[in-house]
Amino acid sequence: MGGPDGPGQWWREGAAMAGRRGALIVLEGVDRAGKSTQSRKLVDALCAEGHRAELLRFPERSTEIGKLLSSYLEKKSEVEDHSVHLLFSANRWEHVPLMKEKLSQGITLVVDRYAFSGVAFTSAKELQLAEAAARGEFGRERYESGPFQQRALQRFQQLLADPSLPWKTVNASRSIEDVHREIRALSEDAIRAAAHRPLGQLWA
Ligand code: 2DT
Ligand code: MG
Repeated sequence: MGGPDGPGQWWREGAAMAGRRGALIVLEGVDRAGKSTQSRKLVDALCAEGHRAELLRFPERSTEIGKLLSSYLEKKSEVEDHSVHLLFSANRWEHVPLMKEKLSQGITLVVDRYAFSGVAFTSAKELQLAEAAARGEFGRERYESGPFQQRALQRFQQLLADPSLPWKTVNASRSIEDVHREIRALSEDAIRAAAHRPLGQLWA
């Protein structure tokens, strides 16, 4: 018995259906909140506990689109605001097939920034025009100023207020280990909850 690929094919399909999918765990927040440190620690801890977990970050600067974004962020090039917003979005979409594949294989993805950074940073930008001229922050990446980050934080808080989004707020002004413990516990809950729930969409 078996299809064109032989009995192995049936077994793999059976195993995939019986298997648990991975969770999509996104860490969002302003610059220097500790997202990158916490994402790495979370992946290490989940793997040590026997989960399959991998780290992703956006913008993912290694692709062609990512290189355009990196150059823009480093202020080596100028890109029109709407266009750059769409490049950030395209940079996520180009990874979606791979992300879906990994999630369906049971791999949990820990993501350092995702679409919420896209909303928060672009909308924070709309407010900055007058002040931008007065600032002289050379040698730093675009958006890395206190007032800009403050506006991005306000936008994140507005997004958090939407009860249909499953966000958990973590107070990042504690020790790395304390923050890590809380994020790990929340992530374990998320992994359990996701296991038998079909993959949904962010803003469906
Ligand atoms: P990192 O310092 O984390 O590499 O981020 N950004 C990010 C946007 O403006 N839109 C987006 O969609 C994303 C994902 C936030 C570099 C900067 O890129 C901003 C900070
Ligand atoms: Mg940065």
